[in-house]
Amino acid sequence: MRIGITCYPTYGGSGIVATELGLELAQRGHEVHFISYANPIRLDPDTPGIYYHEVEVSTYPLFQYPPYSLALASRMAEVAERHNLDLLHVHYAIPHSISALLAQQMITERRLPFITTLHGTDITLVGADRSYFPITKFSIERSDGVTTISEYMLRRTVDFFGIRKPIEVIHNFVNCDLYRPNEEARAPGRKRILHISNFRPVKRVLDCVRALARVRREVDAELIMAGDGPDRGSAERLAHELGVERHVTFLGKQDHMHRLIPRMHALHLPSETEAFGLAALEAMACGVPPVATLTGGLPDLITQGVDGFMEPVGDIEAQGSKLIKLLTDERLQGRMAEAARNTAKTRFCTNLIIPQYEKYYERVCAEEGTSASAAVSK
Ligand code: GMT
Repeated sequence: MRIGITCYPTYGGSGIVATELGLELAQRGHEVHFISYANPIRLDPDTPGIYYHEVEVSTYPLFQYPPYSLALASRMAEVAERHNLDLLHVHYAIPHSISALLAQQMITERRLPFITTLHGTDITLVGADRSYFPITKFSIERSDGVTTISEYMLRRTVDFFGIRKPIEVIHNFVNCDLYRPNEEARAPGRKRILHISNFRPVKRVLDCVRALARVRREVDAELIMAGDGPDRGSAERLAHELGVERHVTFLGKQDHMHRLIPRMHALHLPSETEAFGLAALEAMACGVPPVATLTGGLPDLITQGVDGFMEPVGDIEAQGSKLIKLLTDERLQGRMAEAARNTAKTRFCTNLIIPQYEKYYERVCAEEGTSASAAVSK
């Protein structure tokens, strides 16, 4: 098939999922066209079967806010026509889904279906905002196909928006050959806790620093913070205030997480909410058990006490004590590491999930759907 993929090309989880999906599809012989304002971070555009089309947004003195959604729609329609795309697959509802709807209407000769994948904050935060609620609902209703990444997200979308159309749950996935344990990489010595995120308030990165201070009362541990974003400065300040700054390393944005993760003993993911928790899955595939919060879609992924822990949001004492357990009880750590790897391999590996997307694409393309051509011919 010839597929157009649009996502946020930065460090968010939805962009990572979209990129990995495109790369896997290309490996399986599909032609994949990324349409976005920048090259997605994990995408090498030299990969066979992968094409990248930049969206240029011109400014004009009248535009206080340059209309990216319109430039994107024009580019989608142009790429779809020139490369004869079979469908568009957009990740994160706003504004990508609306741009795809416009592109679909611009193609008058034939049907160009589009699929929207809902990732999390597009529903829980952006979609919940009064100014975006109606357009988010509309974009879901007008998509030819809608998928989401966890049972929790399905319930949340249906309940919150009162959506009646079917939404397919296709879980996030991980490449288990790339993300795998590496005992040699884990040098003896201090215990290491890893946090990965884009440091937005929803990630509660300050809780990582607080939990480290708690853990250090009992274990000589260090905290590795991978990623960057608005709360990094506050986290650095808090580390100073709590006197743990020498034990916290801020790495900034990282491109090779599969090399970093296996060196760690535990992942700390104290999020306010998490639609799925891709970082937890990547850690589990590397045999690094997560200590996460009991929220959102994390129970879709983690089995409490078996392959990770989930504790209440903001409960530093509970999260800290689970981290201490993992860092001090080697047998428990080993058992959970093995179980975590097993969960990733048996439920969320690329070879299990990508075929679900392929089948879904075929189904949506085969359906008689609305399109400009259908509308025009009526
Ligand atoms: O919030 C983020 O970390 C970024 C966000 C995104 O859409 O880019 O991530 C969401 O999508 C990821 C990939 O599907 C999920 O694994 C994350 O759980 C989800 N984040 C939240 O719901 C907060």
